[in-house]
Amino acid sequence: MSTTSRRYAALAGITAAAVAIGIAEPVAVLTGPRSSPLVAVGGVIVDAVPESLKQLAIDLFGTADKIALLVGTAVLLGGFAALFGVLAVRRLALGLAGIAAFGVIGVAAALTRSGADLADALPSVVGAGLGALVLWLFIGGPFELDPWSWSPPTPPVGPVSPAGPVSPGESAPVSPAGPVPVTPAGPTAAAEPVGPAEVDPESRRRFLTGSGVLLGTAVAAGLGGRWLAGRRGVSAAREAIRLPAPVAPAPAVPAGADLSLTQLAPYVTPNFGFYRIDTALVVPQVDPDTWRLRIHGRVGRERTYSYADLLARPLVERYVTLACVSNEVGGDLIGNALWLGVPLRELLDEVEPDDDADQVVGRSVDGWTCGTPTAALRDGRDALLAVGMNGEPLPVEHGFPVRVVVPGLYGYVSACKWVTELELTRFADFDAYWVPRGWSPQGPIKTQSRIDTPRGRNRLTTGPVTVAGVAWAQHRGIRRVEVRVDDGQWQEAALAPTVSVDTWVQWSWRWDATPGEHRLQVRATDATGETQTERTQDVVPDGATGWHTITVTVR
Ligand SMILES: Nc1nc2c(c(=O)[nH]1)N[C@H]1C(S)=C(S)[C@@H](COP(=O)(O)O)O[C@H]1N2
Ligand SMILES: [Mo]
Repeated sequence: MSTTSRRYAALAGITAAAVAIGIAEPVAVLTGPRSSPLVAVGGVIVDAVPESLKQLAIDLFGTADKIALLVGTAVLLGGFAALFGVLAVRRLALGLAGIAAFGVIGVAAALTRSGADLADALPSVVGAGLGALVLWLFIGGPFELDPWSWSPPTPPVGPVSPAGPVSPGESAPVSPAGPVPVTPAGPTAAAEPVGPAEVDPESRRRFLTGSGVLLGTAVAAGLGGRWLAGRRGVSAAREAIRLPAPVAPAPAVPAGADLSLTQLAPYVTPNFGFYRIDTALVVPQVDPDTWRLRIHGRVGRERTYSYADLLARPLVERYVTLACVSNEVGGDLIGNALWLGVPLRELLDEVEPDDDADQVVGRSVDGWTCGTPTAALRDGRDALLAVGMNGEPLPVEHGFPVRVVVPGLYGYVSACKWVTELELTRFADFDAYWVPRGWSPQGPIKTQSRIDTPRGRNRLTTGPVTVAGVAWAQHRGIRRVEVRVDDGQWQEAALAPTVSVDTWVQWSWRWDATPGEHRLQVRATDATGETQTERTQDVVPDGATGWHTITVTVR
């Protein structure tokens, strides 16, 4: 096969795959977003890739890691599809087998996602079927490119047009309807010699137009399907919700809790700026009207609650700082919000947990699980089944309609979004999602501190410089924050007031900066008197340690 025809073959394969994937999207509008082959296969990859790779992705792409995954998947798929096209030219059955294999992978992925039913196979089946049809159209079917038959081009014979066959050198006759080429080869082809490896221009035109139209259709179908799926989402239901006022409002934020410095994280993180971490490639759309929370397992009386049941109960509002175990020293996977919800302690009391039920497993609609010590939910801290965040219903990507928030525990062991089930069990009996993937079953938040201003790239001038940041030790509280310059004496920073021990605290320290390059370090001591360790530890298995250190240049 010539390079040229190989290129066309690859294009045919890619077109077939694009049609398969694109058409699957509108089908998935009917069967649910997680049945889309791209999303289902992506989800399997997310669940299966080793932690080190996932961490690398988070490091490289931050919270855009999901987009990176989808783009990577598309590139990989494109490569395989091109290969199938080339194979199909040799033997059509080989190419079709490749498309079928894609289909099987899509079906398998969709059916193994949590809560899947047989209908979830439909997008992959329809997609693969149409993809196969497209491949056949281009290779073996009516849109086949001539040289692939490997026969030398036969000169046009017989009465092709009323004017008779066009011979080389002659210009093509113009039909009465206008300058429409009447011979299959058209006017330009006549001047071009057509060798065995050459592509007959008319055939090429048909091929390229065909694949162009099909690629366009595939993209339109894919984007249209996604758009429709988005419109079928729960945003409208969410906007219609009026949350009741809390019976127990949060304490007011004391004056001065927010130092309002540029570069310093605000005391309360706005919803749009709140970090988002989860394994969901498509944000679960959970209808509050049909949502239920089942509390079951090792309990005396299993119970199920509706959204209306929750809103009818006395709600409390609390500031709680949520942190991710994957937050590096100095990282920003942390935020502080005002949560409105039902105290989990009250709900657990109602189901009467068995004495040996030391773990509460939160289960999300998408099958994700986390395991929380029962004790942490019953020891009096403000563990909430939250419905509101910063005065609004939970944003969809932060768990709408209901999630869990537990002060003092990393999100991966406590903060289940889109929660539909709480199962009382034992740590000995069940490992939640991240545990078999190398993370600790227990995830208390470690004492940490961060320098927000200055930043390494800032130009500083000699004289007074405000060094400031945040420190956190949720549910223990921060007693002291210290800063040092170039391994000098630790200097005590001023702590801003906070609402409670469950939130972070802002700190600041006035530095008399001298010219040159300097290293600034921070460390915090929690209210139990324990000082943050200098020993650096990676985020796996239970959270990073070490002192946040920055280098600045003063002129
Ligand atoms: N359903 C579900 N809930 C989840 C997760 C998830 O992957 N799926 N990730 C957890 C983790 S690791 C963290 S740090 C918090 C982050 O919550 P946020 O996205 O609202 O900031 O959600 C937790 N809840
Ligand atoms: Mo996390």
